[in-house]
Formats: sequence, structure tokens, C-alpha cells
Amino acid sequence: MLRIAIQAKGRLNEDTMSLLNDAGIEVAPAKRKLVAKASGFPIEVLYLRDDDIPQAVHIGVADAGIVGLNEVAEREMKLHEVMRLGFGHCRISLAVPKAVDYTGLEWFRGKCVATSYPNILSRFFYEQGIDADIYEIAGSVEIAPAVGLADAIFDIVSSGGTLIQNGLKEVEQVFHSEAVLVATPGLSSSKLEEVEKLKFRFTSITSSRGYKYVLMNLPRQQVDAAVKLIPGMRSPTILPLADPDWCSLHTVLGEDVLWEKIEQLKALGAEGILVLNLENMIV
Ligand code: PRT
Ligand code: ZN
Repeated sequence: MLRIAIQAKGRLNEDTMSLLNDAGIEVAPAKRKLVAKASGFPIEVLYLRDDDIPQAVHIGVADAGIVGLNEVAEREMKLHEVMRLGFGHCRISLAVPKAVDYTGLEWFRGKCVATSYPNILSRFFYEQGIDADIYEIAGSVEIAPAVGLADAIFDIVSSGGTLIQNGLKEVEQVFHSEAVLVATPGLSSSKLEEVEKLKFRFTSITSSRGYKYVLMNLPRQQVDAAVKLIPGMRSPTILPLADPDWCSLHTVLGEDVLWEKIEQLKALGAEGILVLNLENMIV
């Protein structure tokens, strides 16, 4: 039985729960319980604060965990990174008051920077040869410059709205993060096998994201032209129809090209076009 640590509540919780669910793993949500049994996979879920997940996985209280890369990097714990999960994207950036005439990293020399990520920041400043003071605060980092606690901040940015609201501007993107599946280094081979099975399920879900399954009827004489339109390795499936002049074409299309391709296929005479969601793609 594998024990996996996930965020009890917060930004990663919902996406983590739906990933587990899409992978056929049903688990009771965190209420007052710290540990919940799941069905559909031999797994137990440990609900924790995200800050505590890297250590729990490091010491083996949990065999695996789903957490932001930022937390793993900040705790400086050696963990086995199994896969990136494609959600919880954000960056950790240096930001300064809007009015600052920022000319480059040199600006930070001798300045005081407030952050909840002192380790990532001090590594960065060390690598860049910048000597600055790092002031660690747990929350509401973005208000530090306005109240005179610091000259600048180093904090998570996603849309950038919080910085703007606080009269700050992003000047250096230092660290890019997303949710990752991590495991305890040196797991037993049977547990590692379970982690690999989990990875297989997650990969089939993350691979299908951004794609649609498209099917349509097409005049048979247009098949060659249609095949040329459809990109790359995902060669379409062509099936005969009762009417010999027509066939049915099935393919997988990326959402970025979906509408453009559909318009082109329509121009070739495609009819009865269906666009379906893909749940899994075993690649
Ligand atoms: O209670 P617990 O300790 O578990 O949660 P938490 O409050 O420490 O973390 P939580 O739930 O806020 O975030 C969990 C993880 O989500 C982070 O560690 C990141 O990996 C990821 N993530 C993705 C984010 C954001 N996007 C994000 N925008 N974490 C925080 N923010 C905050 C940021 O701190 C800032 O205040 O959102 C604000 C900036 O957002 P924008 O969109 O205004 O730029
Ligand atoms: Zn936290």
C-alpha cells in the first residue's frame, strides 16, 4: 500500500483531487481526517499543508507526494522527481516598487528583500554575485515595501495582479514552478512499481490534455487532401461508410490548431463533424 501526501486545502488541492479521480482513484476529501483510504488503487492519502509535504516524503512518512516544485526547491530536500503534472504553474520573481528606475540585478546590491523563499533567493543571489539582505516573512510579502519593511520582494507570481494591486513591478523571473509527483529516494522495488503504475495513469491523463478527438464524414475523393492537412504522427483513421463515395475520418487534434483544421476540412466537404473530449491517451 502506497501512501501519498497531498495538499489538504489550497491552490493545489482541487487539481490534485481531480487528477486522482480521473486516474480512477476515489478518495474522500480532507475533512477532519489526516489520512484517507482510497478505492481503485492500493493507496492511502495523507492530507498535509504543502510546506510539510517535501519533508514527509523525504523521511518516508509518505512514499510519494504531490506538491509545487517551489516547495521542494525551498526545503532543499533530495527527493525523487517522478513527473511534472502540468498544473499549479507559477513563477517566483523579484519585484520592486513601480517607481524604481530598475536597470538590472545590480540594483539589489545592499537592498533588503522580503520573501517566504529565502533559500531559493539566497542561492540565486549567490550565483549572481549579489550581496543583499534577505528578510524572511511568512505571509503578505507583497505589502512589505509599502510598509517600509523591505525595498523589494521575492514572491510567487501567477497572473501578476497582486503585484499591480500593491504598486510593484516584476523585474526578474527566477524560478518556474508547477505541481510535481515526488517519491522518497530509495523506495522498495514493490513500492516503486506502484509509483510507476501511478505515473502511467497520470501520464495518460496529462498527455490527453490539450487534445480533442475529432470525427467527420468526408467525400472519399478528398481523403488524400484531408490526410495532408492533418499534422504529424497522429495519422487519421479512415473508415468506409455504406455510401461508397463517402468515408468517416477520425483523428486527434491539438486545441491550438483545432478550429483552423476544422475550417479547412469543412472546405474539403467534411460534414457531421463531432469534437469529443479525450480523457486518456496511452502513448
Ligand atoms: O495551507 P498551505 O500551506 O497548504 O497552502 P499555502 O497557502 O502555503 O499555499 P497555496 O495553496 O496558496 O499554494 C500552493 C501552491 O500553489 C504554491 O506552493 C505554488 O506551487 C502554487 N501556486 C500557483 C501559487 C500560485 N499559483 C499563486 N498565485 N501559490 C501562490 N500564489 C499566490 C502568491 O503567493 C501571491 O500572493 O497568489 C498571489 C499571486 O497571484 P497573481 O495571480 O496575483 O500573480
Ligand atoms: Zn504553505
